[in-house]
Amino acid sequence: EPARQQYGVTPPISVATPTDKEVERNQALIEELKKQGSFEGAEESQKRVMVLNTLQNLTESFVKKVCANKGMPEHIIKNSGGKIFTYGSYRLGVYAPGSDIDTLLVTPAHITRHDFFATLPAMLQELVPPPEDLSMVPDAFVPIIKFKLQSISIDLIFARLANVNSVPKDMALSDKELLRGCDEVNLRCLNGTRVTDEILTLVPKPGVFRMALRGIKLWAQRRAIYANVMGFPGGVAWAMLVARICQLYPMAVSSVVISKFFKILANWTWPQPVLLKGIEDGPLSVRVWNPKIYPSDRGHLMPIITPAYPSMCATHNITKSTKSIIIREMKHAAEIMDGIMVGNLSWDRLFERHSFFTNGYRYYLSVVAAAKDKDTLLGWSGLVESKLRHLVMKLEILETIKLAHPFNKGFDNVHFCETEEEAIRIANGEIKAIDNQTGVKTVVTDLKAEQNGNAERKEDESKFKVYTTTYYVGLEINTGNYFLLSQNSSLLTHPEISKHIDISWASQEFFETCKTWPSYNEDEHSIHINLTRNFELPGNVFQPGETRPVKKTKKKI
Ligand code: 3AT
Ligand code: MN
Ligand code: MN
Repeated sequence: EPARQQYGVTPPISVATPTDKEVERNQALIEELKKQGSFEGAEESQKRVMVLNTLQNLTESFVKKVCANKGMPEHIIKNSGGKIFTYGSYRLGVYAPGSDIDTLLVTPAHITRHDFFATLPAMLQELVPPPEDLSMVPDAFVPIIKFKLQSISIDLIFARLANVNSVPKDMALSDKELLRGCDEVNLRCLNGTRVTDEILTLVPKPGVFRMALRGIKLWAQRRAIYANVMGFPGGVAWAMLVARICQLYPMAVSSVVISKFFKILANWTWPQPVLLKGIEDGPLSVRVWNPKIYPSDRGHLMPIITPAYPSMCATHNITKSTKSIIIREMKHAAEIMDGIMVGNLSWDRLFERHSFFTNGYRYYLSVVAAAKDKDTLLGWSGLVESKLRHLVMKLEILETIKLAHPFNKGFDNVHFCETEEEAIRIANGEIKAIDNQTGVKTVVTDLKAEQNGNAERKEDESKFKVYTTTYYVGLEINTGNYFLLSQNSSLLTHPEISKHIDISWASQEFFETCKTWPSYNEDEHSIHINLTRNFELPGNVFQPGETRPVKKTKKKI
């Protein structure tokens, strides 16, 4: 009975049951989420269950096969087991059509990560039908095998339980003693499932939590504030925030949870952490989030702490600027929610698209990563993306910059050039090759979709190609209306630029940070930053129906 039990670190704010009006608003929320395509059809969801079943069977055969190859005795081969767990949106029950399934394959101690990468891919290939677009990254921070099974994307990771000789099908990962002897990579791989499993046990009504989280995810995506790498909360952090509100209103319906969510969190006394339970000690000598001990933890601006041991901050990437953007969005949403709850506004108002490009800033920095081919660019632009918040933090230090607002995703282009010289000039930002205004044919593309086999592949049309990914940072200027970007001297010719806001230091530091990448090679990887005024933004950042800002002309009398 949710009303009697305390969920979380404080007593509930209210144990009131919902009013008829709140229930009605909740029905309207579900209708709107359906309309917005949040839910997958029953048939598709059934296919996910079958695919997971296939992976479970494959896991058991994989463990048996490796044991047999190692010449282990029959009883070990028989009893080793092996189990598939899930994490991410599928585990939380908030997946949309097209979501991947994040899966974790857990084995006993005598199976190694090397066995996983050496043996499993070939076994996957023997499935009928076989997987598509199989790729693996064994040396990633979280080593992974990615593929599609019956058109469902699978992210498959691996963990070996160092102190266990059998992983039966009914095993849970909640016991922290299971972590004994695990190295850091295994701990990281186990973490996703342990955190999502625990979140679900810490909310009073999982169904209410899920529907509210669907609403919050849709809102955060539409407002472009859903992106862990860019300094915004990611899926796990948003889930924990919703879970905390569910704990405070254990009897509420999802519409009420969403409305309280914005009110409470817009006024939260950061950096007081959001916790779903007390932080636990544990059996390992690993770091647990503790601002009293660790100065870096003290630096977290909006700490949201994972419940499973070893607790970590899921929002260490948040910066001064992104924090103020998140709070601004929450305040705005709180006002809309007031209108929705009294019945003056409909839910679609909450899910309105952001206006970052259409009505956002006068000045943007375009951070452009460039390379000669798309595979090279995929690695390079991923690295640049992961460092972008370092640029934002450097910009924040400048007195003249009030806010540096990173957009939550990059935009890909491929430029077809006649000469190598032209290609080099594009890569270095000497030609602003946007919207085909320069004689260079530029085509909008989507590298990740292409890599995943989701997009048609662009045919070679010319000898010299440049692939670029552009990230945008909107700038709010503190004093005066003028500023200077001195990184690229061609910009000095802008007539409006006279007073100095010198971002050369911030850009140089950022370039240096990016170039410390072990795979960095100056012949293959380029990066530059351009100043882009709002009316110069390229067409590919706008959605159909959106209008580009126009240049303000001085009125003639
Ligand atoms: P979708 O429904 O799949 O869009 P999701 O929340 O499942 O939403 P992901 O599949 O991208 O999102 O990620 C699932 C989890 O995997 C979230 C996080 O714990 C982990 N994860 C994803 N990307 C990274 C990353 N780059 N580094 C570390 N952990 C990651
Ligand atoms: Mn996922
Ligand atoms: Mn994933």
